Amino acid sequence: MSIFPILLTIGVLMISSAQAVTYLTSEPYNGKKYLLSNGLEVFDLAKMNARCKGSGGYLVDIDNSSEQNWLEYFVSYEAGGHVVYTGITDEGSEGHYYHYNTKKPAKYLGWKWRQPDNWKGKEHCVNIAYNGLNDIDCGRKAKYICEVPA
Ligand SMILES: *[C@@H]1O[C@H](CO)[C@@H](O)[C@H](O)[C@H]1NC(C)=O
Ligand SMILES: [Ca+2]
Ligand SMILES: [Ca+2]
Repeated sequence: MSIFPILLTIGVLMISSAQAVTYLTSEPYNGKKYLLSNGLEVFDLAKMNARCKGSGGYLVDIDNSSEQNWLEYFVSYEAGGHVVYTGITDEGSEGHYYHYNTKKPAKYLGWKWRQPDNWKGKEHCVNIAYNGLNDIDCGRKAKYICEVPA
């Protein structure tokens, strides 16, 4: 067997990993599913939200403390400690957090201790971890969560 088929396979894998995002789907919670992106890539909010729309949802919004607790549980078990973006941002309106998909003010913000701090004036995305929300810069290699109504 020549080496050529092996090289071809690697090439195809590289192309598909650059283009397709795959997701880990949560169990339903309050009639919704949450999709956690696999892999780590730099996406802007528009691109992440567009990808979520392609999956029938939108970049995750947080309505109340029970939804946030559920999401904290999901990322703490499944995100491997990586940064996970939500759909909440203060881009263009420092300190006024809104949901990227609807542009409406954030409904619930369960911040980590001493957050948000808008570190170096550059933190306008909001990530979620096991212990709450943090503002973080938007250009990180990260995962994100889509929320998909049933
Ligand atoms: C919290 O928000 C979820 C998702 O929108 C909703 O289904 C649920 O009823 C709310 N829970 C409480 C306690 O308000
Ligand atoms: Ca900010
Ligand atoms: Ca911060």
